[in-house]
Amino acid sequence: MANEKLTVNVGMVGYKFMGKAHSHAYRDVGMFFDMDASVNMKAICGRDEKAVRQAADKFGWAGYETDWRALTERDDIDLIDINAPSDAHKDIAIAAAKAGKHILCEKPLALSLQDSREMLAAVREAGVRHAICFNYRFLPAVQLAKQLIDEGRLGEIHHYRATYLQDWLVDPMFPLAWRMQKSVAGSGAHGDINAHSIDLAHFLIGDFDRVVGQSKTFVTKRPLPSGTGGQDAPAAAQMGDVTVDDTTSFLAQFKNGALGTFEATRFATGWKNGNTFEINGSRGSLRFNLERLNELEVYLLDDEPHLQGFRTIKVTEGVHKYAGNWWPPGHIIGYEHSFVHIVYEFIQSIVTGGSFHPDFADGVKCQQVLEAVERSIESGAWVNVDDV
Ligand code: SOE
Repeated sequence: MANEKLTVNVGMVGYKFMGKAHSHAYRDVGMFFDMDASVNMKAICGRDEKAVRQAADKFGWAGYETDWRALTERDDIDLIDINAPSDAHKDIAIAAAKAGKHILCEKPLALSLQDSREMLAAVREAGVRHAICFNYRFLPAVQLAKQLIDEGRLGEIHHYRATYLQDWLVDPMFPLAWRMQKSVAGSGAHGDINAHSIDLAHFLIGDFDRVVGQSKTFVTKRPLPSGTGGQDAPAAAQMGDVTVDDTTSFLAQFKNGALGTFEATRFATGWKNGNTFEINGSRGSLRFNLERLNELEVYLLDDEPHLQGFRTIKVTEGVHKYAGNWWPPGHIIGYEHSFVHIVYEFIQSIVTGGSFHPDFADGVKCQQVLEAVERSIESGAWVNVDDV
């Protein structure tokens, strides 16, 4: 009889946008990747029983829970996936660690650097595996960027130029969602999407030395979601305060001497998910744009002079990491595939005992840069990241 494959039993907290993306990843990963374990989607958890039961049926979970504490205490679950709003990450992760569960947590790790450090201490104390869902590292084009940098094709890195541009809040009548409340989200565009750009910089360039930032909230009051402001309340009473940034940008100096610029906004009219980076080195440059995620633009001074110019590489060949697991060249992949790749790598690392990044220590490093920027905004001065 063939060796019985190991099984990793998953429990997930959250069933909305990230819940759907992560559920898709658990369902598809075994179909496209040869794994040393099979994934068992045991239970999905959410407070609204009707909604979470529907999500369990639709997304393919065997069961559901309405209390995350019950989920973390179940002895038929090995891995807890946390994609609840950011204010819940710390309590769920610490409870899951104490229960001996491996953890995949959505970004940002926590509401604060202090909380993220407590989460890291808890998973280390418990000896469980831990991951933070910086999924963009796992796109073939980003992996190719990393390969070219590590091969020295760009030479000495001088500039890292990152934007994360969205426009879903340009309409002042967009209701006050949890992402606009500091108590729940920790920050606005900064912790939500500068977090991705900071992690990609850590992955591609290295550690930050010091930062200085600015931020702004363009729309300071928004309509409360229907049913929360009191239907018969006067119009003014149906508005709530936005307590986070609509945009945060900052300058950075890296420890390896490179300089960086970072901009995150939800008011870049026309941009929908413009996670971009450009890297300029002494021997060449790279350009990536998530809205064209199957492509990487490359300029190499090592090309013959008459052939020099930015080329657009279609990162869909079998030689490109992960691309060959999907379709023939040119058949492209999408945003959701980045989650399949991170789930594959994390579950393989659990089963084989191999290393995995980004883990909670990477999440703390990101939180440290986020907080250094916030302190610089308060003081108006540069802040050394290691001093945070
Ligand atoms: C909203 O800004 C959001 O869903 C982020 O929270 C995700 O991390 C990003 O991948 C897409 O945009």
